[in-house]
Amino acid sequence: MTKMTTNDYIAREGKFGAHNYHPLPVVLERGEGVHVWDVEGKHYYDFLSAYSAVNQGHCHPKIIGALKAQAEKMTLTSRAFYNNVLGEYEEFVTKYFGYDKVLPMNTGAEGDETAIKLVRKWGYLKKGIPENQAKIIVCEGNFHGRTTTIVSFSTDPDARKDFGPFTPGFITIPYNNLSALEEAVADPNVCAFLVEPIQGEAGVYVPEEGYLKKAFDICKKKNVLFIADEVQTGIARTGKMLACDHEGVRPDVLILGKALSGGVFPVSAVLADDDIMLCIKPGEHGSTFGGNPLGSKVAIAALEVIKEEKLAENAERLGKIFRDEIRKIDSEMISLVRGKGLLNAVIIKPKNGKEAWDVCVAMKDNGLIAKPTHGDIIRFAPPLVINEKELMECVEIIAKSIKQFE
Ligand code: IF1
Repeated sequence: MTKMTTNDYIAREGKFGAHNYHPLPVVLERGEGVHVWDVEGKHYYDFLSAYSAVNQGHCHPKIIGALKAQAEKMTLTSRAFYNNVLGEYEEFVTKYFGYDKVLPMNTGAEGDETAIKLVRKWGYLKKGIPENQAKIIVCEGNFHGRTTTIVSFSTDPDARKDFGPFTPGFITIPYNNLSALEEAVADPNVCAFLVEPIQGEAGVYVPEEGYLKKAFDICKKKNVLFIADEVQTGIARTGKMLACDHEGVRPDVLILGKALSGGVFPVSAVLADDDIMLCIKPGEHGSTFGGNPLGSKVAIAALEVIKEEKLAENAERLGKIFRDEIRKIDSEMISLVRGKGLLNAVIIKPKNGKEAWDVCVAMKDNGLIAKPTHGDIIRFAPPLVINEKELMECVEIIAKSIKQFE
């Protein structure tokens, strides 16, 4: 048998897999920290981190150790029975983030769906909203996942077109706009405001300083719950444990996913206090895999790594250096650099017909992988275990790749 090449792997996926993605043409085989290797043995710096899931770095030994140890004992019990690990995780994660209760799920979209059900239930039981009248305020440009309800309130045509009919009960307002929020919360049937502290899919769109705090206060005045979707921004990515921490906001409902397991296993969570969380009663919500002992042990280890290795502090410090260094690159193609911590984006101005995709292909050839979004934006989000020396090497790769088009 002859060895398969990159093109063979790509062709096989194209033949047998649904065509719901357009990946960069690189086939990865192995990862360690910030480093990944493809099937040809070529090395790359990973600047996507599986969309901020592998914040702790690829195959972190402590997290993989926890996975292996638990995998040999028990993987899944379902929630029909108790298991000896779930409670340990629930105590750990609630104390870690400072909430009374956690509701464990698997994917980020499930976390968002859970939060939606939870705040609606609260709206009927506690706020006294008439049956089936509850509304949730969401923002233009949002990304919360791919389920039918979540795409119902997306404003991205690709996410929605021909996937209707849609779930009603959502009010869309512009992001980063407090007067629109003020107007929307006046409706007494509004139970919650669902927001990303930084809009990831929209291209790492950072709101004005003070937006989250003021939005939170506006919600409080009208007894509207503030839900933060920190699936992408949470767990040290933006230079604090949560992006809401930058403004001292404690969300009423907090959604986490991705890096909650270090990208090792799908683990998501909804956190809230008793007054809200206990609105859901036995039989009203759940998941076969949610709260499984394997994911629970993995999540504990993943969260320990964040604190032990001071990854929030590292993201804060290296993020500033990254933005400063990218701004120094002398190229007309770099029109804007924005972000917080190690969640950053560069807006690429096309030159001679070359655009963000071409820059990403050039960076790949030079040993760094990142993904373009919305045609002209490149997201830069390395694992948070990256060090300054590696970061500077990466800045050089980025500079060299962009300059190829001068
Ligand atoms: C894909 C983007 C990132 C999320 C927020 C919930 C979810 C996500 C804030 C759902 C997921 C993903 C999924 C990924 C692309 C991606 C993404 F480009 F769309 F914006 F990360 F940057 N809330 N984000 O960002 O979590 O159900 O996927 O676990 O391929 O769709 P999930």
